[in-house]
This record gives sequence, C-alpha cells and structure tokens, in this order.
Amino acid sequence: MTGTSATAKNFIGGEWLPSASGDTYEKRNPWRPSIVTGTFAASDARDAAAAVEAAQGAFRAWASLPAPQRAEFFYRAAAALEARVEQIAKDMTAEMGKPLREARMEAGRAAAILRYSAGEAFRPAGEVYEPSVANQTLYTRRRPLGVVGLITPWNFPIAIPVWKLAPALIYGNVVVLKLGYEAPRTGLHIAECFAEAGLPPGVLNVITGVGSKAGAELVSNPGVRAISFTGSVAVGRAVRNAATARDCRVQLELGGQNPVIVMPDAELDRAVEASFAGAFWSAGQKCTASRRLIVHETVYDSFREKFLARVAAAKVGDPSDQTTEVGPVVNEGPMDEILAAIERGKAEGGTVAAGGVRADDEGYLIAPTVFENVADDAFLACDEVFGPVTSLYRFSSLDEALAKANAVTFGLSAAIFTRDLHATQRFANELQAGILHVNSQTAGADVHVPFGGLKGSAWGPHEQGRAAMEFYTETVTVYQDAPLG
Ligand code: UN1
Repeated sequence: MTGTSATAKNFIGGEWLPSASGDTYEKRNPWRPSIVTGTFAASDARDAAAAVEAAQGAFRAWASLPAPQRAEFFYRAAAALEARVEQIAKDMTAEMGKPLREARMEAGRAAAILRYSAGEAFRPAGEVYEPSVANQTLYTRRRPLGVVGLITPWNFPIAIPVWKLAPALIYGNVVVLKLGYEAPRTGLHIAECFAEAGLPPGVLNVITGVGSKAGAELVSNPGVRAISFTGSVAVGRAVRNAATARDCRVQLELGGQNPVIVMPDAELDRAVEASFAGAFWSAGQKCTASRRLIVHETVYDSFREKFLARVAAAKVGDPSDQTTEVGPVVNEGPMDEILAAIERGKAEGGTVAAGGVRADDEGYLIAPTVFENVADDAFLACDEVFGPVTSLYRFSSLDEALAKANAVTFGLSAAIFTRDLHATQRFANELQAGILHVNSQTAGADVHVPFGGLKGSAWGPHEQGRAAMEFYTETVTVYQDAPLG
C-alpha cells in the first residue's frame, strides 16, 4: 500500500481505523504541489484517547514478557523495514521533499536503530550493591513506565519516531506515536512493519493529524506517563509546561543554531564539504544543521571562495533525482517564513553572497543561501531559520570563536575544523552544545550513542544509545532480605 489512493488510517489496538470524526487531510508533494501524495486520518483528541486506552490494555502483558522475547519482534520488524527501504525512501521524498539519497540513508538508519535497541534486551537493567546487613540482596531495577506518548516531527519522519519508540518498547513500555503532520506516510511504514512482525495489539499505536488536537490529548491524558517531543521551541515549551503541571515525565528535543569553527590550520576542502552538507542537505531542515560558519580571518577569503564555488556547483532541484543534493522545503508556509527571514537578514544589514531567492516556480525550492556581514545581534545570528540558509562570520582568536559560538540560547551541535589538539580540547571543554564534532559536520547521529542538546535546545535526559534508558524507565531499589528460617 503506497497511500496514493485509499485513505491511510490510524493504527490503534492492532487495527487500522479511520479518525473518530471521519475527517481526513491531503498531503501534497512539495516539489510538485499539484500532486497529492496521500490522504490521512485527521485525528483529534478522541483518536488519541482511544490509542491511549488500547495501549493501557496491552501494558501488563508486554511488560511481563521477557525482554529477549520483546526483541524478537524488533528483529522481524527490522527485516520488514529493510525489505521496504526503497519504498520508504520514495514516500519520504514525495511527501516531504528530502532528497532520495538522504531518504535512503534515513530509512536504513531506522532499521539499524531497531537492531541496536533489540540488543538492549540483553544488557543490564539494574545494579547490585553490597548489603549493609547479613542475608540481604540489595539491588536496583529499572522498570517501564507504562504508556508513553511520542510526538514526532516531519523532518526525520522515520528515524526520529523509531529512535523514540524502540527504547520505549524494548524496556517494556507501550506507545502512542503521533506522526509529523507533513510526513505521515513514511511513519505509517513503522506500524505496518511491526504489524507484519506480529506485535501484540495495542503495544504500538500510531496516529496522524495535527499536534494541537491529537498531540495535545497525549500531553493532557492522565493515562500517559511520559511524553517525548521533538519539534519547535514554542510548542516544546508549552508541552513541557502542560506535562509537568500534571507530573508527567517529559523530554524535549528542540532547535539549534549550530556553529562550525574553521581554524587557520583546518583542512579547508574538508571543512567546505562538511559545511555545505551541514548547511544544505535536507534543505537545512535539521535541528543539527550548520547555521553559522565562523572562520579564522587568515583563511576567511579562501574558505569563502571555495564554499561559494561548492554552493554554485550544488545539484539543486528535483528530490527524486538521486543526484540531487538540495531539494525543496516541506511546504509553502515554511517556505514563506524562510524567505521572510532572508528579507529580515538583509534589512538588518546582512549581505547575500549566494541564493536568497525561490528557485522554482512550482516547487517550494529555495536556492542555497549564504549570508555575510551579519551582525552578532541580528536575527540570523541568534535564531533558528529552518531552511537552506547559513552565514559566514570572521574571528581572530580562539577565545573569540568560542565566545561567538556560545553566544546563542541554543546548544545542540557544533563542529571545529583543526589539527590543533589544544584548540580541540578547548572546544570539547567549553563549547556549549550536546553534540560536538571535530573535523566532521554538525548533523548526523550514530544509533548507539547519546543524542541531545544543552541550554535551550533540550529538556530532560538525552535520547538514543543507553542514555534512552534514563527517560523510558524508572528505578526502584530493592532491599531483599532472606527468610530467617
Ligand atoms: C541528525 O542530525 O541526523 O530534528 C539528527 C532534528 C534532530 C535530529 C537530527 N532532532 O533535526
């Protein structure tokens, strides 16, 4: 089923159901908006509540299943997902415009996350301590929480849902997943793969629709013990405030304003290529995208020349062409916001060294845009523009570079290009970001290590790797005294 004709449904309690209201919404291709890529359930609070109820019903049995048996469903779902990587990639490209070659990587990564998380079934879930009295066993045990609500974005429409639901499920929780409004078809593949894997009904429930209806119900429903959210700062803060007000555990992954520091001894070609990829792959629609290229004054001109040449040589356009590097942004509204941010950048004194305009009459394509002369307090230097826009800045000392890099409210990822161990160590010690790259681009995340931001980029424990256990389990301490006789 590719979702092109029939209305795709919600997956609740192991069944494919239309929305309670019967309402649907159409998703269009951002490269050719006359093409409808699918019709989806426009869920509201009732659908989310039904999904929570289905999950509650499945919790006890799922949580009491030995974890290695839970892992068996993961291996089967991963195999099902691998078998349809190409279809998932095509659907992703069609509905949200990610270039096909990146979409393929992301679909493959989702399967890898499932396989990694399945391995958690065989790793310790607690610690044993020395008792302070005789005949006692003293240990901690991590237990699942119950129903967790996952509110996920459209920009990584399969990797992010999977990196939330995989740890949630393997530790014994049950899940209600609300997919990003702009990329529902891609995420529904996850439900199909777990259904194929024979997952018990209700363990994983997947719904589509707008966050303000279905998502909001997950945040307020007392049956939901924890909410993991990836998205915008404004919505994230509202989610946090509402969830914490009812003592619901919450984890946020928000925006970034990620710097790349290019030192005088940098391998310039490598720095240029990584800055290009970091700024423009996925049309800059990653919270880990490189938004500020902070370049030492002695190499500024040569970096600038090489970078602008790379941008001029970029393959920009149809995302379904597998050679395309920069495709359209996700929809018309976001495109207009990015174009408005570009105008604001100019009005605040920035100069456009490349791009700055819409590049296709039909598609929501914005030419890769490079700014210079952006003031430190300008919008482009401080805020996140979620599109293919980056800016060049100069510095003269490492102190200045670190200060500039840290002068934002965000703290997600950062990169430095250098051969200098001293600079590298200072970067690793002082840069205020959760993900630090030395000689590689600011975006990207391995499946087995923690991922998460500092400062205004995040809230709560980090995601992925073993760090995910913090959020998706709660620890109990057991004083187990042996019988006296
Ligand atoms: C990546 O850089 O591959 O929404 C992952 C985002 C981030 C994930 C980035 N939470 O862009």
